This record gives sequence, C-alpha cells and structure tokens, in this order.
Amino acid sequence: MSEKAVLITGACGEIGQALIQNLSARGGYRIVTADLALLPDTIKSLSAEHLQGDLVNRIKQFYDYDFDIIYHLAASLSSKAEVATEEAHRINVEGTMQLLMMAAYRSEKYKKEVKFLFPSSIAAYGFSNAAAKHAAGVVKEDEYNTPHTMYGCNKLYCEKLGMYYSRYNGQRHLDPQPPVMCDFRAIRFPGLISAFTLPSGGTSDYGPDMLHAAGQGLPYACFVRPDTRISFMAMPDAIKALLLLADAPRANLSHVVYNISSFSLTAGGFRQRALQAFPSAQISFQPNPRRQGIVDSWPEDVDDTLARAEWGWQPQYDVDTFFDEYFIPEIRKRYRHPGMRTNE
Ligand code: AKB
Repeated sequence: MSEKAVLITGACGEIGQALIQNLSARGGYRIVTADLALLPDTIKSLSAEHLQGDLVNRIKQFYDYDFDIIYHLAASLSSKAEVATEEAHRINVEGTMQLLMMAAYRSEKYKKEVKFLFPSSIAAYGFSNAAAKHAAGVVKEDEYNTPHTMYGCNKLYCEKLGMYYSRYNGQRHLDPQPPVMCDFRAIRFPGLISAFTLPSGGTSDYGPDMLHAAGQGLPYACFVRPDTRISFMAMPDAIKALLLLADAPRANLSHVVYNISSFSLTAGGFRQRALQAFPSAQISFQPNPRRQGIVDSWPEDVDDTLARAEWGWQPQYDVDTFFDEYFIPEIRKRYRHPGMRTNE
C-alpha cells in the first residue's frame, strides 16, 4: 500500500508533536511538517520534510505537494490572540483560508479529495456570564455559537469556511457535473492536557500549568476562580479523535463540525487532585478578570452524541483514569527523572 502524504501545520505545538509521534508509530504516512520554529529533537527524525517559516507567506509552496490529508493545527490560542488580535486573525483566518483554497484547488484539479482536519474549539461557544453558562449546562454544536474572543470568532468562521470549500466552493455544487471538493472535518476540542508538553497562549492552560507546577514542587497562582468549570481531555484522547475522524468514511458523516467530550472539572477540582498526588503543593487562586471572563463564556461541558453516532467516538480516559493512569504517573516520572520518556 503506497504511503499517504500528510501535511501537519503547527507541528511544534502540543497536538502537533503528539500527532506526529502517533502517525509515525502507525506507519504508512509520509509526514511533511510545517511551523514557524524548528522541530524539537524528540520528533525531528519522524518528519520527512520540515517547512520552517510563516504559513501565510509560504502558502504557494504547498501547491506543489500532493497531500492526501492536511492536519491544520497552526493557531494563535485564546489568551495570546486577545493581546495580538490582528496577528491572530492573520494566522488563524488568513492561514486557514489560504490552505483551504489550496486543498480545494488540488481536489478539483486532480479529481482527488484532499482531506482537511481542523481543530476547532469550545471557544466557538459564548455565554453572557457564569450564570447563563451554568444554566445551559451541556451544549450541542448548533447552540450558543456567539464567541466572545478573537480566537473563538476565528475558529467559528473557519468552520464555516471549511463547510463552504467542501460543499459549495463558488456554487460549483450546482454545476451539471460538480467538481471534486476537499473533505473538511472539524472537532471542537475542550482544554487539552499533555503530560509531555506544556501549553502556551491558551486560557484553559491553568489546568495543566497547575498540575505541572505541583509535579515540580513549584507554587502556582491560578488565574481563575475555584468554581470555574469547563471540559478537558487527555492528549492521547485528542489524537485518538483526530485519527478516528480522519479514518471515518465520508458517507457516514452528515456534519462537518463535532463536539467531543471526556471530563468536566472545576479549577478547585484540579487543586484537590494535585494535592492528593503532591500534598505539599502550594496552589492559590488569583483570578484575572479578563481571563476569567473568557472561561466564563465557555460551556461547562459539551454534548458529543453526533461524534459517537457518526464516527464511533469514545474517550479512553474519564476524570479518574486521566489522573490515576495517565497524567500523575507520567509527570511523577518526568519531574523525578528529568530526561525520561517524552512521548504520548
Ligand atoms: C485555549 O485555551 O485557547 C485552547 C482552547 C480551549 O481552545 N486550549
């Protein structure tokens, strides 16, 4: 079986590193990576070719490649995007638009669907305040799509762009013989937590940051209130979801955007779990009003019925197994034995 040609943008990010390791372990892929930065040593050998540079400025180069699957992970996350909104829009929207245009162009020209996997986010939702959020509880994909952040607006708009290029693309779907269109699929990820990499630029970062600080015996001041609740997921489950959706037959998919869920936890719950594992951990709460406002606009949890029904989504970890079988054992090793195993 010939290798599948895969492009992974944002390859140096948390999802990127974990995905490269998983695809490489699976075998059968020629992985081309792209990022502003050089690949870390841990994954350098797993990439057939690394295209270093600004995605938007380098887009023309991608037209020369015959990619079967694109995992477009490059993004400026919610907290960073609130500080540098214009740059976030350039990366999150212009970058995605240009890559979708490339996928649509090649799908039509070579009559072969380019599959386009896109990580959207719970940031695509928006609640006016914590009370409205609590009243809504678990939300479905088509509810409360009123994001409060630049990042959330970018993700929601790019979901629509993906739907446009994979279904309508210049209204060509109305042609007597519609052309082959790219195959866009998106997942609204909750806060993701890896035992092997640290988050940057996000607002769900307080969860992993608190745990990694506790593992190192460092004090941590949490920037949201203890009662703050959103959904989280172990990185291995996020990768499992991306691969499951990528492998699903297009005929089984009646949507392009899917919620996925694993567990929902308060910031106070994270503290309890951290203290159970590291009793001397010093964890305090110093809410940052703007970042608190961002998380208060995100749902407590999401309904993933569609993902379970249409492509067999099922998380491996719930809140207990996440801590007891994945996260705590790995960060104990990581911080007790710096330099030990580094992959998902
Ligand atoms: C962020 O905090 O910006 C991301 C997300 C929830 O999409 N981790």
